[in-house]
Order: sequence, then structure tokens, then C-alpha cells
Amino acid sequence: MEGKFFSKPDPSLNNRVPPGQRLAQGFPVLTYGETPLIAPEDWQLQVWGLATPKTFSWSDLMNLPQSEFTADFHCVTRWSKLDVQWRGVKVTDFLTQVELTTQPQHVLLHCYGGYTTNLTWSDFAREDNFLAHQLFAQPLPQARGGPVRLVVPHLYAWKSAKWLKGIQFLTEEKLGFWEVNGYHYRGDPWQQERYS
Ligand SMILES: Nc1nc2c(c(=O)[nH]1)N[C@H]1C(S)=C(S)[C@@H](COP(=O)(O)O)O[C@H]1N2
Ligand SMILES: [Mo]
Repeated sequence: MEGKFFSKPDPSLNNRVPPGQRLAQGFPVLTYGETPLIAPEDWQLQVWGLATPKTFSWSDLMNLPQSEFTADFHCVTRWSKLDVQWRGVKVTDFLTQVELTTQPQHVLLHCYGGYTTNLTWSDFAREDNFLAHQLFAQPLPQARGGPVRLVVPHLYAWKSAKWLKGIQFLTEEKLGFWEVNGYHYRGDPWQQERYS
């Protein structure tokens, strides 16, 4: 598959492309199972667990500070896409609207369609993570997790939950879909944390 769809990165990009990754020429879509269809006006994001339960609507998200992001995207199936451009809400800005009852140690992300993935609190509550609703200046396409997905640029992209619908704040670690099925609980691409 070398050449047309994926290329070996130039050594000058060694600080951008993690070990064992090739550069995707396009930007593949990777979804396990069906692609949910949710209109923005029907989209809801719920928080619960170590937080006062609350439901956010599309307009609630739009009323939060909006930011632009340029981030690299690393899929564990060994392709990376550099300089992906997104627009959305920083996780840290979103969290100002959440009333935590106890300091969480872990979070479990829940998606429309049933997909889940887990993060530690410190991997979640980072300045460079965001809830994306635009990709390359267009509404986030359905296949990309529209209307809203999480993006966690510093970890393998299976952590970047598409069609996000819930954030569960936890004391104990609860593994998500791929993590239960043998993928690493953390997934740092620079450490090649692919499988556990
Ligand atoms: N809900 C949900 N989110 C998901 C997935 C999925 O199957 N379902 N796939 C993950 C994987 S393995 C990757 S690589 C990225 C792919 O995002 P993309 O389709 O925009 O490239 O989404 C992640 N988020
Ligand atoms: Mo992936």
C-alpha cells in the first residue's frame, strides 16, 4: 500500500510523525459499525458520574467560546494526517459549565451508536483537546462524527470519540470498546502504546 494512499514520511518530519506511522495522502474515515445520523437540533451531550447530571444542547455548545485548532491525527492502523483544521470548543472551556462533585481520576466517553473510549482525567482535561463541530471550515461531516466529536490530538485517534453523547466522570478506570478488545488503555503514539 506504499505510494498511492500512504507514504513514508520524510526524516525531517520525525518530530511530527510518530514511529511506525506513514502519511495518509487522503484522510481515511474509520468507523466500527454503523454511522449514526443525528441532526444538530437533536444532538445532546450528557454529563454524569462525579458531576451534577446535566444535558447540553447544540445551542449550549455554540454559546461557549469557539476556537480554531490545527492538529495532527494518528490512527493506530499506522497512518497519520498532519495539520487537520478543526473548529470547536476547548474541553477546558466546556468543563467550566460542569459542576464536579468529586475530583475525577478517569472519564469514559459515550457515543451515539454505542462506541465508548476511556481517558485518564489528565489526558482529558487538557488545553489542546476539543469538542469539534467543523472540519476544514465546513460543518463536521456525518462520517467524521458530526454534529460533534471529541478530538484528543496527543493520543491515537481511537480516543477521538465521534458522535459524542456522554461524558461519565469516574474514580476508577472503566475501559472503552477498543480498550476492552486488547488496545492500550492510554494509546500514546510516541510510545507506540498500541496494544496492552
Ligand atoms: N463513535 C466512534 N468514534 C470513533 C470511532 C468509531 O468507530 N466510533 N473510530 C475511532 C478511530 S479507530 C479513529 S482512527 C478515528 C477516525 O476518525 P475519522 O473517521 O474522522 O478519520 O475515530 C475514532 N472515533
Ligand atoms: Mo483508528
